[in-house]
Amino acid sequence: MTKWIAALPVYNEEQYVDSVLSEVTKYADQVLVVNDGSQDGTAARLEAWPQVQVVHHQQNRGYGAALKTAFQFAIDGGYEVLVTLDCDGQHQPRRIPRFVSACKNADIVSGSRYLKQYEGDSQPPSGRLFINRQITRDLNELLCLNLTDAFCGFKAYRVEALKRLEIQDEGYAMPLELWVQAAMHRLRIIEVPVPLIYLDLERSFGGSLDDGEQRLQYYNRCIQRSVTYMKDRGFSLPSKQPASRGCPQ
Ligand SMILES: Nc1nc2c(ncn2[C@@H]2O[C@H](COP(=O)(O)OP(=O)(O)O)[C@@H](O)[C@H]2O)c(=O)[nH]1
Ligand SMILES: [Mg+2]
Repeated sequence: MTKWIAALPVYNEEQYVDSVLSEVTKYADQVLVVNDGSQDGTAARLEAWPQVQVVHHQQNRGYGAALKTAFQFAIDGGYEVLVTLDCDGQHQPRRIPRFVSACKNADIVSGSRYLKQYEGDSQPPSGRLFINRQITRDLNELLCLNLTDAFCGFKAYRVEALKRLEIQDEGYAMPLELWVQAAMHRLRIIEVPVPLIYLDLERSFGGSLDDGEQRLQYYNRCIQRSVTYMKDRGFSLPSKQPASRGCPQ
């Protein structure tokens, strides 16, 4: 029996936390919420969920920081598999078992909103779609990956593989650093399709990241810094096969 836990990074989600947890607790016996310094009523609502383990960040530290806390919690807790999903209604908890079982054959199982079209899929904000496509293409080129969605927060990880990662970025670029380190550690990566759900098109990244150009530059800086960080530690980029046969299949 695999020992696994589902973890949710949460920042100001008083609107969604109860409905999401009532679903998650149907599919996961072990649940962790990382409350990333919420300033709304999220913390008070979490008190109504005694069966859910909660770690509070005193200050808001960022999406990446919340996931790093979840990674360490899974490692310290001796879990074999960690599932992560967002707490804003964009991820369907009933798909959690699918991620856990897919983790039998992979180190990282990543949801993709662009692998399969589902009835009722939302239309993603054009700026986000453009940047997702651009960065996903660049990562596949750089790392010899076959990703279709580089940014989906719905993932499962084999905790043994997580122990090899040294994530630095505490913000929204964290998933990109993860792909660089995963590829340079030659981790086994698979994608599973998930619906594309946007409930709140007004949601912002906050500050300068709401500007697409600035967000793209932040993402590219993070990717370059991560490659340099790994090369300095003796890791190499997956090499393309000679005679432009592209990446090893
Ligand atoms: N916006 C934001 N979300 C955070 C932060 N820390 C944790 N989260 C949580 O991370 C998840 C993803 O955030 P979200 O803004 O929806 O990202 P997006 O769906 O990629 O735009 C949600 O469950 C948030 O509550 C943070 O500092 N800012
Ligand atoms: Mg979201």
